[in-house]
Amino acid sequence: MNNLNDTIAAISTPLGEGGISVIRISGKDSFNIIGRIFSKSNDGTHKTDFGEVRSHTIHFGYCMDGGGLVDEVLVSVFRNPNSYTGEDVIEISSHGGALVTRKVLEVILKNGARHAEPGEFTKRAFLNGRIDLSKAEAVADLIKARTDEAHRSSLQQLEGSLSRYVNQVRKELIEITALVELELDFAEEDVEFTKKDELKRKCMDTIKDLEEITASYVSGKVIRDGVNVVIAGKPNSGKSSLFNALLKSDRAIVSDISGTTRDFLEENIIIEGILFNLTDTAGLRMTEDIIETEGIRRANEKISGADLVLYLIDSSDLKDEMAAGIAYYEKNIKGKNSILVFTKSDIASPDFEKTELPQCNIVINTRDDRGLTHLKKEMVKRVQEKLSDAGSSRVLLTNHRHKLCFEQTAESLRNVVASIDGDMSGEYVSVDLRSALNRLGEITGAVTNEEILNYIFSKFCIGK
Ligand SMILES: Nc1nc2c(ncn2[C@@H]2O[C@H](COP(=O)(O)OP(=O)(O)OP(=O)(O)O)[C@@H](O)[C@H]2O)c(=O)[nH]1
Ligand SMILES: [Mg+2]
Repeated sequence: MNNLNDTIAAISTPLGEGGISVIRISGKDSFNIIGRIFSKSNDGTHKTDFGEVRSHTIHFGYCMDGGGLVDEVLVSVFRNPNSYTGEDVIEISSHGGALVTRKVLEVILKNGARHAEPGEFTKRAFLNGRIDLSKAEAVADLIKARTDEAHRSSLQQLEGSLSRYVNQVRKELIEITALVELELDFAEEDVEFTKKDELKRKCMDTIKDLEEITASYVSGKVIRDGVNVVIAGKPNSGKSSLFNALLKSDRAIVSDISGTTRDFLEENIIIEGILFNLTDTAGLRMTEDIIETEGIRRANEKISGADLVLYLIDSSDLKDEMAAGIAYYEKNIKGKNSILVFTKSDIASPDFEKTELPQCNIVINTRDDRGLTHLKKEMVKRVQEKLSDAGSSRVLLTNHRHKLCFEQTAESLRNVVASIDGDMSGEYVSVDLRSALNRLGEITGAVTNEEILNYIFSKFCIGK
């Protein structure tokens, strides 16, 4: 897929109906292909030589399939290197119907372009040196951003905040490595280009920095991917009703029959700028029903992977059942980040008043907003508690791949320090410094391998 010789094309706007669609072509043959299929008159006779056309101009005309008219279009021209990919790029704006758009793409493919793979335009931008890897990843994040905070952090990365930091540290490490290796070349003469304690101090400072930034990943992940919240509790405790109330829609089926929800349901909501991925689960109980048992197995799986569990107990239940619910919560859920929620307070049983409730519980009913508002506040508070100390980091890590690279860099630098402390030969120091450099370089793509590239770009949508 790294072949830059062929010309690629794809629809860059979402499928479906819209005002306009954009079909993008990139590569050496872009101008020839558009020259063949574009005409200024709708009989196909009035051709344009796009090789002569100025960059960043727009041309009105018709997309032709041989003699047949396909659509009225606007063609934008971007001459290399001043384009998204760094190559000759054509963007055709057609009418927004799914069929029209596909027909325009088909004509382009028939005239010599290859259908682009997911992310291939951005991959070319990287391979042609237009952007570095972490910026390419920021493009994908920007497209997927759902909250203001996610939008802001991906834009910052796109502007190069992470790249600048990584390049600065790499530059310092390259200087040190050069000195250490120079010293190896003059081993016989016994000269010293680097002071051991200075080298050690530099490594320790960098490790501290890297650790601080790695710690910011907790916040970064919440900002980028949201918080996974699982609603759990016994059947009929009001899980689906709460799920619907939070979403303000009748998404899940609600009924007074226990075991209504068999599988889990997932939806997103944004509260105070934080993205919550809500999961409604099947009620937890012993059952003979095979489907329900599978639902419960999945529910437990969801609970163990959750960032926050809302555990529901029905306050209209009898005393013993409530006590059993509280006992279950204390044994199985309380250790996790969780909130205990008593539901249906509008029909609470007389026993509820007498039951001794654990601390930090919230009482709600879906007929009234007060409890719900309180619950939402508590959910936000739980997230902010986790985020509070990460805000000080100068670079925010939102990407798991970057986090791994930072951790491995720090690990290599710790080995450097250990070698210095153990008075080991300079060769050991140099090997670990080089591996630190490589790990850091993988973040921006200064050091790459095919596997990493394929992994990153396969996550893009087609046409980007
Ligand atoms: N009065 C009252 N009824 C409620 C409230 N919340 C839920 N219910 C009722 O309780 C019953 C069960 O609600 P669901 O939301 O389906 O409960 P669930 O926990 O999803 O149940 P399963 O999917 O079977 O595990 C339904 O009849 C709801 O209308 C509430 O706050 N007040
Ligand atoms: Mg349900």
